[in-house]
Amino acid sequence: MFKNLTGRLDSVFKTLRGYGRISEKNVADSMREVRRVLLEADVNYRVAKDFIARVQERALGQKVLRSISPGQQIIKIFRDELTVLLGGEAPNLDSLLKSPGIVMMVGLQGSGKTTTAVKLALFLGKRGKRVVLGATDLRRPAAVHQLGVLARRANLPIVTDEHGSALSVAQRTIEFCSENRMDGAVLDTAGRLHVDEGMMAELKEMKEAISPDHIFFVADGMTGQDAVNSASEFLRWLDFDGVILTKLDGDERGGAALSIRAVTGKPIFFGGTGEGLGDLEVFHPERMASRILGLGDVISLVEKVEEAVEEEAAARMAEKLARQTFDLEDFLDQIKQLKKMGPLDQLLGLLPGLGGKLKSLKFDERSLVPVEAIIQSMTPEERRKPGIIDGSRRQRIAAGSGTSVHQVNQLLKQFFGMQKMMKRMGDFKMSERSVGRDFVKLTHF
Ligand SMILES: Nc1nc2c(ncn2[C@@H]2O[C@H](COP(=O)(O)OP(=O)(O)OP(=O)(O)O)[C@@H](O)[C@H]2O)c(=O)[nH]1
Ligand SMILES: [Mg+2]
Repeated sequence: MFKNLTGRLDSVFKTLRGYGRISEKNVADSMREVRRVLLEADVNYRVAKDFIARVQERALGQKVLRSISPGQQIIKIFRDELTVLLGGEAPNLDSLLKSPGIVMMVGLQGSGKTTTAVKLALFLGKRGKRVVLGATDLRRPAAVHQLGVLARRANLPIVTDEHGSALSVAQRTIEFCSENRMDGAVLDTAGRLHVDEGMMAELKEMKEAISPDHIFFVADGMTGQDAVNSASEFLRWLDFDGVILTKLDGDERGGAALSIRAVTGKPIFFGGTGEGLGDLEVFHPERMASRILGLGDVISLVEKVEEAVEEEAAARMAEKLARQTFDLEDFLDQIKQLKKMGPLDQLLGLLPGLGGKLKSLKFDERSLVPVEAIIQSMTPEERRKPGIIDGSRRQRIAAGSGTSVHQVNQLLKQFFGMQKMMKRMGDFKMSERSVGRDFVKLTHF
């Protein structure tokens, strides 16, 4: 996510951090560089200009340049202002979570409405709300089918009528919702171009007829100013309540993400982070700012871990940590849990100090396959006490797992390193940053 942006900003900050003293000229130079980076990411020109002006003004403020670590201070100012730019506070989901009601998804063609409609319905379902999907996109022949396939995968009910109109399907879906005493309906609408006034008028008509409780504008996060311009147009016609930014997992541009809030004044509620139906995150401006700046997002990481790791396994691990008896069984467990959490390079991007470096670090999950095979070829005793694995045992394990002695050696080396790290974590003496570094070293086979 935003790898490009993060990588570029990281190098600006590195320069800033490197200075023992920072002059006004240094600040001006780096802000000029930041401005260029933002414009290349296709951030709206005005937004970039105002943003830089605010950061610069604060950076040149009295105390910053004379402080002990001016570089760090400027980065902090930058993060604070970026948080404000992304909306400041986390979105208020209370009413959506309490009674979703009628939710309308609108946006440009291909922005991700259909996928996000299902993701959102699933998100609500996980939080105890019963929601039905309405397939009101009757323009694209395959659209109803697409929503149907996704709905089936998510095990959600869907209402459609290929001979009806968008409005009649919407109304039918709402009836279905109330007849079945459900908590809400998510309506997938047809994509349109902002220049298409006829189609915009149709959406407005639907809005007036059904009075939705929430209208979300779905915007493709990989685009730049175009998405923002159309957001303004949709806002004019529909006055939507909030934005959902999709494709945040792509590393292109990201300009839309940075400017859409400032331009529309509407909060960003969610971010889409993949094609999977579970890939929807509540949008937290502060965490996102940290991620963009390569400062990591430990909170989101912890939440992901909590979702994937069963409580029991987590408790077992905590005990192991306390007793400092982390063995190869646990190592295998960890690898399995890690795989459940989703693409590893996305996960690693959440770690502090790594965001910008991930461009070159392409993690290949397949590299974990031999690791599992090797551990599975060990006897239970070997897994518990890896110290006993001598040369001849290594040869046997390599042969048994279809790997080489070199790979077995590698793995054991990684494991002993991880064991050491676990011990240190048990002693709580590590900073977040060094955990991040070790983590990568150890998982990068
Ligand atoms: N990587 C990634 N792909 C996404 C995300 N959201 C949607 N997509 C993909 O983007 C493409 C378009 O998504 P749709 O949901 O069909 O978009 P739409 O707005 O309904 O498109 P139209 O109905 O044609 O206007 C699909 O291939 C999706 O899988 C996301 O968060 N990440
Ligand atoms: Mg669609």
